[in-house]
Amino acid sequence: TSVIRLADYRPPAWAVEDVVLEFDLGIDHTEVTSRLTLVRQADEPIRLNGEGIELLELTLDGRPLGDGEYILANGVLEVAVDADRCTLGARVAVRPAENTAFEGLYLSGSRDRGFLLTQCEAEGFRHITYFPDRPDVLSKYTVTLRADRQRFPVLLAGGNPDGTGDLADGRHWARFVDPHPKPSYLFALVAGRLERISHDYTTADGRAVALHIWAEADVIDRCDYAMDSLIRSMQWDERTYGRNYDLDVFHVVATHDFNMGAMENKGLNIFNAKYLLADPDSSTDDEYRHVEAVVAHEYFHNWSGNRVTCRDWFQLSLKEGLTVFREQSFSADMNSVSLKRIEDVALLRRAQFPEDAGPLSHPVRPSQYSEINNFYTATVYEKGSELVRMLAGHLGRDGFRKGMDLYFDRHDGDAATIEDFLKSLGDANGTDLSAYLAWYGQAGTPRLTAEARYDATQSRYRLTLRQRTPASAGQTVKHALPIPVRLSLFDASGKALPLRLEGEATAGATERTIVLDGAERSIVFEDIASAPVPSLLRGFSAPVILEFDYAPEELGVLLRHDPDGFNRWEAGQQLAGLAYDDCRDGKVDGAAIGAWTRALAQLFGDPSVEDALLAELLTPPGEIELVERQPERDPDRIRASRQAMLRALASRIGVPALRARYEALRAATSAALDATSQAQRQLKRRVLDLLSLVDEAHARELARAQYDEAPGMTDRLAALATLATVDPDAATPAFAHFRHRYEGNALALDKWFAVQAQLPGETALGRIQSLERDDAFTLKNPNRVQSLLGSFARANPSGFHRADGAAYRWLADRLVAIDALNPQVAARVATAFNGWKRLEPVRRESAHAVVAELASRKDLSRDLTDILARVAL
Ligand code: DPP
Ligand code: ZN
Repeated sequence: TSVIRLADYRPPAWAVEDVVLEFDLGIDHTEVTSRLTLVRQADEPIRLNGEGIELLELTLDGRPLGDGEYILANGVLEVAVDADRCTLGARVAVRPAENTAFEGLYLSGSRDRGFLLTQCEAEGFRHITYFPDRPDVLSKYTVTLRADRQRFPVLLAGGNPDGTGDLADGRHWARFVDPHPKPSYLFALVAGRLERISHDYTTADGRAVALHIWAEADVIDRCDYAMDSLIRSMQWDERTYGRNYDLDVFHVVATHDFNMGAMENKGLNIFNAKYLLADPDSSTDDEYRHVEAVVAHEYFHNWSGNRVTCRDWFQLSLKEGLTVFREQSFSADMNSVSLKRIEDVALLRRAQFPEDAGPLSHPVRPSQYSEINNFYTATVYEKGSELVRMLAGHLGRDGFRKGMDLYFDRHDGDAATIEDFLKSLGDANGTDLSAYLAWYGQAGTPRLTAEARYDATQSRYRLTLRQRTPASAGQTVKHALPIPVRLSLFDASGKALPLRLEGEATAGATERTIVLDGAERSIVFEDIASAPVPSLLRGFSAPVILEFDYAPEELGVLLRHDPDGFNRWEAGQQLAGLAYDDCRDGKVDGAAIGAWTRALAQLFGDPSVEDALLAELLTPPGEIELVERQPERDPDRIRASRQAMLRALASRIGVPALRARYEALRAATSAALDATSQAQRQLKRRVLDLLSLVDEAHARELARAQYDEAPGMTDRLAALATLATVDPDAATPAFAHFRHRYEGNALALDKWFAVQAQLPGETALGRIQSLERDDAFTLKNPNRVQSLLGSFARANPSGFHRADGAAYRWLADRLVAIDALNPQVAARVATAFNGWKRLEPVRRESAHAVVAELASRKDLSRDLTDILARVAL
């Protein structure tokens, strides 16, 4: 497979000024007529991409071209032209119903009831027609759709509506004009039987916009929360960034058949139903938050991604990291700043840190790829957002806003680069941010070590910060990065100390940000009366792994007193990590497990601790994060140690206190969606889980009752999971009931599959194999594959990493089958093999055999081959 390199970038040889597209839509056969106005930029032939499409006719300035007048090879159509400007016309045929890869134009749902839609990012447009399918070719689009009126009553494309009408034979047409030049990956159309909900919105700058959310009839009543979220997002972007929407209509469409979460096509966002539909009976609280966040994310792309797009796909994080950052800030404003930060950092640690520590590690801006679809990763998205957060922190709120204004202003209508972004932010603030560019090019998670020395005679406290980034896949030489370290010092009673650095005249604030921009830096604090407890990297001010040799009591001080909600939680996580070390290999013994359980038991009884924070504090790092603490990984032992530590916590809190808390929360049960009710549900779940470790029989009864009484999905699903963990047999009737109750509700059934896929232990594989035989299971639907195979392989370490390797062999088999249908989905599931090298020897051996065998096959897609080749190395 060929490798594409950032260093080889060259601007397009031909610009496409405008594009006129006409579609004669049909499920089996769709004809696409295109007319491109091309303008020469360099002395080269016209080269257009096209894959899996049948060329019926090609014209140059209206004249049909014969066979000898163009070259069509390896997905590229080449036409040599003398003029500097020309019109190239093409007529092609595509086959939507046969498109199981869901890239380009495809059918969602069944032949008789489903609808047609497109997905073009990153390189799907070339499956629709011949085009220079790269993000730096921006054009004005005029799109006409024609189809049978009965079968396709709704016809949508991006841009403003520009007329509709009837045709002969029961057909009709609709035209759309998009005045904003856009790259081909933002093109979209939808055609079929869809219902809608609508809202009339007026932007801050006075534009009337019709908002429409479209879905199939059976789910249209689950779109209201998405509409509310959309309105809140639009208002927030006006308020926070001064960004207004720029077309007369904004469409959002839900589909059950989608490879990604959602897609920001200009004026016509398309969503995986999972991130658009929400109702209390079938959605959990987490899912409500995801809907709000993803609706916001796609909407925010209208500026960060669409109005200013990416020059090439290496710059993907320019739009994704930035938009994740915007989305996270929005969610924090809508909900809770510290809880949002906890959620985001936990995700970074669970998804991005392992990625960055394994063979798939890559910089936020990769320097090469062979399949761009495999770079829609936690690194590009989540780490990318952390980089923007550091820049925003560096500039401060107003400075960052000024920088963003300049960026949007300078690059509106452009395909930009990361350098452009840093330059705009810097120029607007009279500063140079180019040192941060190194973060974009260097893979791996930096280790930040801090060392403290307290000098009682001089009342001085010296803190030495050092950084080191371990070698990562294909990148052995590492440089020092600018690492902003926000910090405070506390005395033993938990009071924050005013900070005066050596050489300063007076003490200032109790919080400072120190930037470590070389390998090492020491700072000295004066007038420190007794050895302080440092609160470092507050708010997680840089995406690094902090190593500081805290004594358990010191973490206890932070856990009780740190006013930074994030660092308070973080102290608990650090302490939990030490407590975990005390619980390894079957013993439960040590200062840390004592300190951790004591501190949490105290917080448990403290009415001033809010339910939501308490629920977070009662959740130690998960099995996947704890792997980082072991040199060699044995998932069964990791799980056993973690369970032992939770059992110690539960006994410390005590059965009476757990029961009493559960009953109080149970009495408050409702389906309400306000933050207080959500926090109560979350805490109730934690309490029940803890209770199940020390009072199994009673917990089983409570879980059964909770399942029966649950007013909504959050309580129902939590009860099911607890019941199944405590007593799988007792859970069987409840699973059967759930299965029957939600027959036909795809998103609820996904959760039914996912909960069972995550039940730990040796019996997991057998369970998965019988679930595969359920009528509702299919390899053709990406959500279903993720809910069963993805949940098992990625979120069930003890089940997937069986010592006998049976689950590896089973997954390899399925990957081949999925790959034949949908390469993107196969590649994503295959990333579950990412950590095989760090397994203990027996498991490592069997994983290696499976990965090597798969990687040697020649009949797999480029997507899957690329992942396997890198994982196998
Ligand atoms: N649809 C994906 C996202 O919004 C890719 N652009 O992140
Ligand atoms: Zn995005």
